[in-house]
Amino acid sequence: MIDLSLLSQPMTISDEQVQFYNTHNFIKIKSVLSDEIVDYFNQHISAKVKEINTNTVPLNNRDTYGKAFLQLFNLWEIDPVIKELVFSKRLASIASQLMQVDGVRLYHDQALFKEASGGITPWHADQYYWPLASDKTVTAWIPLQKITLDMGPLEFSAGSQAVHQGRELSIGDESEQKIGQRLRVTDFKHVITPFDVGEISFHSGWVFHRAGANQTHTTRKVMTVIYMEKDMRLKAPENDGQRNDWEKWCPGAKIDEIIDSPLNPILFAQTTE
Ligand SMILES: O=C(O)CCC(=O)C(=O)O
Repeated sequence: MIDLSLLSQPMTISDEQVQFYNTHNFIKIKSVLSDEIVDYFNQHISAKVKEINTNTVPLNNRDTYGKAFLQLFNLWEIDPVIKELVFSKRLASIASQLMQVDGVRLYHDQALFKEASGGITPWHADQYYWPLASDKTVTAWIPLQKITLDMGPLEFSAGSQAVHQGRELSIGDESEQKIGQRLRVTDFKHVITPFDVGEISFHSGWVFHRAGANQTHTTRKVMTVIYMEKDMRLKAPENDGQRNDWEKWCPGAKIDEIIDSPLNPILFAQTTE
C-alpha cells in the first residue's frame, strides 16, 4: 500500500523562490513529490487517459493544437485516486505562497499527454482562455515521468508577463509565429530544461510558454492543476474560450462575484492561529 501522506503536508518554500517567481512568473521546484508517488499516479492517470480518450484521429490529420497533446479535463471528478493528487495541500500550499495570497481554489485540472512524434505546443498565455478578474492564477505542471529535452518539456519566456502583445492570440500557428517573433526581440530568457521525476513547474496565467515536439517513441505524460486565488472574481467573458470556460469550469458563477461553484473548492487556506 502506497503512503500518500506527503500529499497532505504543506511545503514551505523559501523567500528566494517566491522572489524568483514574482520576477519571472515561473519556477521549477525539484523533489516536490517522491519517485514512488509520481510512479503511482503515472500508472493510474495513464490508465484513466487510455480509458476515456476518444481522440483516434491519426497525428498527421490533426491541426497544430491537435498534434500538441491529448487533453483530458477534470479527472478529479471521475476518479477518487486522481482527486488525491489534484486536491493535494502540498501543491496548493506552494501555489498560495508563490502568488502571496491567503489561499487558493481549484480552477480545473487536465492531463496533457504529448504522444510519441507529437507536435509542438505553440507559444501562448493561458489566461487568454480564462474569465478571471485578476492575474493571481498559477498552473502546476506535474510530469509523470522524467522528461528529457527531446520529449517536449515545458519552456518559459522568463518575465514575459510584462509583454501584452500576443495575449489576444489563441493557441495555434499564428501564436507560435507572432509571439515567438515578439519575444526574440526582448531580453527575456528562453528557459528550456529537462524535468527530473518529482520536479514540478509553476507558471502564471500571463507568462508566455511553449513546448517542443516529442521526438521520442514514448508519450510525454503530464498532469496539471490550475489554481486561482481563493477570492477570485468572475469577469465578463471577452471571447468564446472564456464563455466556454465559464460554463464548464465555474458553472453558475456570477460576473463580479467570487467564484465559488462546486467545481471550485478551496484547496488551501492560511490559518491565523
Ligand atoms: O504541456 C504542454 O505541452 C503545454 C502545457 C501548457 O501550456 C500549460 O499547462 O499551460
